[in-house]
Amino acid sequence: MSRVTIPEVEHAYPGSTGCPGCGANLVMRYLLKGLGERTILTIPACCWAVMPGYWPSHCLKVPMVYCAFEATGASLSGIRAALDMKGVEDVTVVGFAGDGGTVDIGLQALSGAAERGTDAIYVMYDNEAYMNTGIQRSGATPWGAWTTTTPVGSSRDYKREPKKDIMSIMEAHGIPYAATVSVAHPEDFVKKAKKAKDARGLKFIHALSPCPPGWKMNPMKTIEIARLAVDTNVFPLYEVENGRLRITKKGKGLPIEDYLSTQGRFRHLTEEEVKRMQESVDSSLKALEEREAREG
Ligand SMILES: Cc1ncc(C[n+]2csc(CCOP(=O)(O)OP(=O)(O)O)c2C)c(N)n1
Ligand code: SF4
Ligand SMILES: [Mg+2]
Repeated sequence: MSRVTIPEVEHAYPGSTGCPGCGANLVMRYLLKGLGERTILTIPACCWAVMPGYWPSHCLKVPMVYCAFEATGASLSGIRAALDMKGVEDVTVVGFAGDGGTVDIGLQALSGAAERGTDAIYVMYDNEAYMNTGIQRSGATPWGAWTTTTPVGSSRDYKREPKKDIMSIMEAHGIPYAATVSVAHPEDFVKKAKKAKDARGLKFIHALSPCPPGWKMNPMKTIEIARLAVDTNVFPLYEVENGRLRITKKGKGLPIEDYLSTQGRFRHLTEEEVKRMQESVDSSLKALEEREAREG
């Protein structure tokens, strides 16, 4: 049996107000294990804005600034500037936002921070919809998924647009480090958090974050489903360091049905539609592998 070697230290107390089986809880835990206690978080409106609970029974051991929904990139820039003015160099500034707050409403502030090269880490925990307000579709919701604003059987029907490719958007800014991480692969996650901490400039981490109510999944299967996302190549684990791409964990090439069938949000899909999703996953993986071979 393999031994997990991530740090034992915890920078969050147990007892967030997240739902049972919330993947975002683990994203925060693993991130802070990698970054350590000299970290300041800025968090916009999202599930994690309420998950810490109320002071003085707040579950985070590191300071947190609560910023406006669209303002994470601006907020992390302000915190960095204030620390720089005070000559504080050993504190890692982190913007920690949901997918809606990142790929949609917060994109301009994030783009500005990336273009300025603000020395901070931006983490997007991706539960693939606006969950805190009731499972509305976001730009990160995958093609084919049910949400409350893409209901099945209505004239609008399930989501018909592909997931926005935020990794490519961030890479196009020429940032020094971008990586995808999974709560099913904590060692890979913590290693990437440390790398992001050590690089200078704006770094981006994309964490897939299973959400039992939003994905209509069993809350006891969070890790299993996160692992299936990697093993079916729906969510490949890779990093782009100074423009060079490397796949950090190979998926097992399992059929996409193995992942889709764990979640009620995909229950309505026909065989033909699943085939179409499989083709899309296969071609995205091929593009990643070809790029890795060119740059490796
Ligand atoms: C300007 C503004 N618009 C809308 C809202 C309402 N709102 C709060 S949280 C949220 C959903 C956030 O979605 P996401 O960023 O994906 O995070 P999640 O809730 O999924 O964790 C919305 C729409 C707000 N707080 N501010
Ligand atoms: S709605 Fe989803 S992301 Fe939000 S706390 Fe619950 S499980 Fe976590
Ligand atoms: Mg979300």
